[in-house]
Amino acid sequence: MPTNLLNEQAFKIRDVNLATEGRHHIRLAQAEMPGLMSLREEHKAAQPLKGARIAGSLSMTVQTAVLIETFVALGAEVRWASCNIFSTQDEAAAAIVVGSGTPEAPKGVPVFAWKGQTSEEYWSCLERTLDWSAEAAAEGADFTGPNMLLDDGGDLIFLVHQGVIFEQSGQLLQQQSWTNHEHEIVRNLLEASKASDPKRFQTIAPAIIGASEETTTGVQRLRELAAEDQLLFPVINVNDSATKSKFDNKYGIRHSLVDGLNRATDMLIGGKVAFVAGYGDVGKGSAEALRGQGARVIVSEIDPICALQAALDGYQVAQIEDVVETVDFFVTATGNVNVITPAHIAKMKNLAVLSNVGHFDNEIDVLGLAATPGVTKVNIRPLVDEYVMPSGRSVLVLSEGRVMNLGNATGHPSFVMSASFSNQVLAQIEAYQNAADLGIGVHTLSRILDEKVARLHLAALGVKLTELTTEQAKYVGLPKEGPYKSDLYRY
Ligand code: RBV
Repeated sequence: MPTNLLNEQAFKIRDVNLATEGRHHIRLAQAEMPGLMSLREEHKAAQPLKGARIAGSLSMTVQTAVLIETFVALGAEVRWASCNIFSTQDEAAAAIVVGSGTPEAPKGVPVFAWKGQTSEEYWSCLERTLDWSAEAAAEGADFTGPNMLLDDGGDLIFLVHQGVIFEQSGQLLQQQSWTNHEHEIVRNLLEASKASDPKRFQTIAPAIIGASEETTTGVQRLRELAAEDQLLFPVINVNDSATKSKFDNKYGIRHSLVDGLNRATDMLIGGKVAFVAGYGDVGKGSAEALRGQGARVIVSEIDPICALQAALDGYQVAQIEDVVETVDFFVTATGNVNVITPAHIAKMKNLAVLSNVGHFDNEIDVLGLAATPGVTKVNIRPLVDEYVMPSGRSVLVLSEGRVMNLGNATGHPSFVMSASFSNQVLAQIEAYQNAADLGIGVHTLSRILDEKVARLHLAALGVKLTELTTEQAKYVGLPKEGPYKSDLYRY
């Protein structure tokens, strides 16, 4: 049992004895995360996050562990949960809870996450990131919750907004991304919260200075909230930094999709037919990875621009109905709902593999499949299920239709997450220090910060950047030190 452990009530993870293994992984990951490590060096003296109480909900992986300890190194206090029931690496969670006893991680951070939660457990873990009573008691302070949120997918930010609305009106907003069962869980949670303190969320929400959001789906949900004039504080959209969506979404999935397929199925991808629904940044990386393995890749799109891109990149672009019988590997990367339905699945080849890499588990209608008369489920190994259909044919569903690159593998690799998470650090500093200037709304970081994140990753790859001469800078009308592109440039 590790020694410098938090009080056992203060965290909820699989097994603290995994901390030593987790610490080794964190140490190796740090060498692959130059952006985060140089932001620590740059800001550790000034402590720009001193006084920040960050409640985070983002996959509790080794990479996220390095992010959390960067926040601590910059002065923040942190409480953490995962944004997905399958995406935690239990050894990373353990290492964070224990801390390393070094100046970077002097003591443990409360984590509420383990791989393989129920939905009830997931929501109760999110709720626990909002309960800062232990910290308040220890510090003799009178706060009850966090003053900053960091979210991936929007559930934590939504919980706070929903909590306020529920306390005031008893209403639960319909969330398309949640199942009926999840609506019921959130309602129960809010009812219990209201019964114990009718003003709990109305106390927590006004203390929140700002937030940051990691992923495409979360940003979309927040924009809707802002459009309905319901957003309560400024949020920084990390996803739309070029050094996030043009890297993590594309090159990250290029690594972790194939990693997940291999670990889950061990089936050869070369020579097979793969189908990628959605040719956004994640779809582009997915298609490239599958083609790189030698698959013949078919793409589906609803957006004519992305469809044309896919065609000019050399992919067949088709509707699922026209090719469903021929496909070996299905990948959904749309952020939309019911992209693959039980009717599609009924026509699939024997042992076709169904993978979702979009944020929510509603892209493939697994619930509908499970409820189809005559369909039976055989668990092959953790997060690999065979569904046997009345036809006698089977399909393999990975991670129950949730993000399989995090469920069946360990998510994106450290180097690319360093770019994403450098944006998270800059976003938290920006929102914490400049919330009043930002104002309530959904904002992106400046281009100069985006370029800074890229710069922080060049040396590690041996990249030697060319500098503008004075003559050239004048000729193109750009400052020598950037920013080099207008907000209209698309990379
Ligand atoms: N993602 N995190 C990891 N290894 O920690 N891998 C992927 C990791 C994030 C990625 O930024 C994406 O936007 C989000 O998971 C979707 O939930």
